[in-house]
Amino acid sequence: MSRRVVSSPFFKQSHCTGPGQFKMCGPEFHMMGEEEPKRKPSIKVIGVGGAGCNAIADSPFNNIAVCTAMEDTRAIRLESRVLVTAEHIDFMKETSFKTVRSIKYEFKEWLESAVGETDIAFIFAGLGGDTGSYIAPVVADICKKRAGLCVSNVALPFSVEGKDRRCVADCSLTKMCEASDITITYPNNHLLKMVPNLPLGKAFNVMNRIMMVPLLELEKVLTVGDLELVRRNFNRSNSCRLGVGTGSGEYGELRALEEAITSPWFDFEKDRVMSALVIISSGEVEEEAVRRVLDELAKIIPYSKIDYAGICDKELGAKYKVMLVLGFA
Ligand SMILES: Nc1nc2c(ncn2[C@@H]2O[C@H](COP(=O)(O)OP(=O)(O)OP(=O)(O)O)[C@@H](O)[C@H]2O)c(=O)[nH]1
Ligand SMILES: [Mg+2]
Repeated sequence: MSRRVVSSPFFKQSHCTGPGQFKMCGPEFHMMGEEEPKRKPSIKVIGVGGAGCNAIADSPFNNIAVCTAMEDTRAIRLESRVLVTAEHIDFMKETSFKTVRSIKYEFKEWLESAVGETDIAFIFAGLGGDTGSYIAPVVADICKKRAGLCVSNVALPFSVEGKDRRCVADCSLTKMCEASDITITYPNNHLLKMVPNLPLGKAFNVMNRIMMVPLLELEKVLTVGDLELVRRNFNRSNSCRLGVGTGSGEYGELRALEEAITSPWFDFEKDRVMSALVIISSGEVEEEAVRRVLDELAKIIPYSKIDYAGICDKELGAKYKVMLVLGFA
């Protein structure tokens, strides 16, 4: 990919604030979808706890629910269901994660047989409650060992839910990041900015749809050959956030990038970004448009490795969509 820098009307100043400012300090690019073997990866989707099962409700993939009897999974098309008891949760609470990871435990065996063989595992959970916080890291650990790529998507509790819940969520998030290849966090607090007037149930539905975006987009491009490269790239990052934008007209792709990069979830310094997944889609994706997006990104996240793809999505017509998953240290 050429490194021609295009000046555009939408990026008046560089967002690059690190020592590399005004130098092309050189992100590395990898185009997804081209690596051998080019076989489409198999995918398992695992919802853990109430929020996790809500998030996978419309998933068209092979779904597994890991839940207590309280969680209603009747509407989900399930491949299997692993029932969590109070005893399992107490065991995880009382045992260090290092020990949980290294010992044999009946519940882990149930999870292993439910996950089986798969190329990619996508895990969904809300942290702060018991089931998601204590069980999802164990699920991630098992998936990382069994799958080529383990991507965890976790909602973080509202501040108003209290300090204790936040504390449980923080502790669980550390384990999730340790156990997964990619951990994307979705702070529920930002929902208030995005959909301020919606009742909570409906706002959660919005969030659940947003949480599915990386899965739905990556599924279109990844080959089995890409998985190891993406995994290595994201080793450099701790946790990740998602931003999506759309744009039309002249430089529609750059308008889409501008909207994605100003996502309320990217509330960290961009020069901390170490890894990025970028998917640029449109009815017809022009190579020049892809180059312009990557050139602008090179200035904004100069220290990052960037896995990218351009994909045709006829439904978008002339509009461009940019999805960014940014991983930071
Ligand atoms: N995005 C999203 N977040 C949710 C949803 N339901 C709950 N949450 C959030 O996720 C956190 C965990 O809630 P649950 O998933 O219901 O808890 P759980 O994992 O089932 O745990 P226990 O019920 O305590 O065993 C909550 O504190 C909320 O912030 C949902 O449908 N969508
Ligand atoms: Mg629950």
